[in-house]
Amino acid sequence: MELTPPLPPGQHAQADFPRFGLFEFAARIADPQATALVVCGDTQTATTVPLPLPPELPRVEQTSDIHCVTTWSKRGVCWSGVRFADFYEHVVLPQARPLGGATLVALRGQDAYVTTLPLDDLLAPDVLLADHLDGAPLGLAHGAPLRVVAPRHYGYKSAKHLYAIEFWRDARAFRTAAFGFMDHPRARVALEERARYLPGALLRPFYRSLIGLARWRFRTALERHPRGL
Ligand SMILES: Nc1nc2c(c(=O)[nH]1)N[C@H]1C(S)=C(S)[C@@H](COP(=O)(O)O)O[C@H]1N2
Ligand SMILES: [Mo]
Repeated sequence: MELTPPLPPGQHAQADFPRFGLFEFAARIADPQATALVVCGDTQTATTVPLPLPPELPRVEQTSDIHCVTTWSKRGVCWSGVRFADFYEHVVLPQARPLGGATLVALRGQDAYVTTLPLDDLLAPDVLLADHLDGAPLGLAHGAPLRVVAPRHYGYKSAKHLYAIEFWRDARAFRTAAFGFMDHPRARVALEERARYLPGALLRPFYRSLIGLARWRFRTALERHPRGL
């Protein structure tokens, strides 16, 4: 029998895998057929990459847990797609050519969701640009047509409905509008970096209290949408 490692501090396992996020994004349904991903920012060239991702990129399959900052975790989610590191090497470096020091990466969704991670965190081997979940193309609920999967960071770093990847030299040139002070620059789950200034453990009860309403908002918005589930 395989032993399941313990959950990170303050997390509890959830049986289902809800569509989830900040309230204001619940009703902003993306276009699963979007055909372009933009790579831009402090780069030599702004580049448009066709979607689905070019088939010559190496593909991987990965089973990993997703940990939402509000304390729920879904264990053993099976994704497939392209490693961010491979995308960086085969597409970003040769085509967009980021300027020296452009190592703050903004991940932008079609729904105007945006979050950032340091380039080094995104180059970790378990960070994917995923386009499949459980062997099927990603659906609207979980980030069609393409999403980030960064298992060692809270879920809010894993931008869904990915529309642009931006490389910036200066962190001050960029603000994550959605989260303000709640957005930790790295949000590492193992260190409980839930938010920027407050200790993560202190925030658990507050975040936990939001889960029910957020789940309901995200589920009903999708059910009401003509494209549906
Ligand atoms: N574009 C976009 N990406 C997003 C969000 C969002 O609202 N919009 N929510 C984030 C949060 S808070 C979490 S926990 C995960 C949830 O992923 P899921 O809906 O596949 O469960 O997506 C993240 N990525
Ligand atoms: Mo989350």
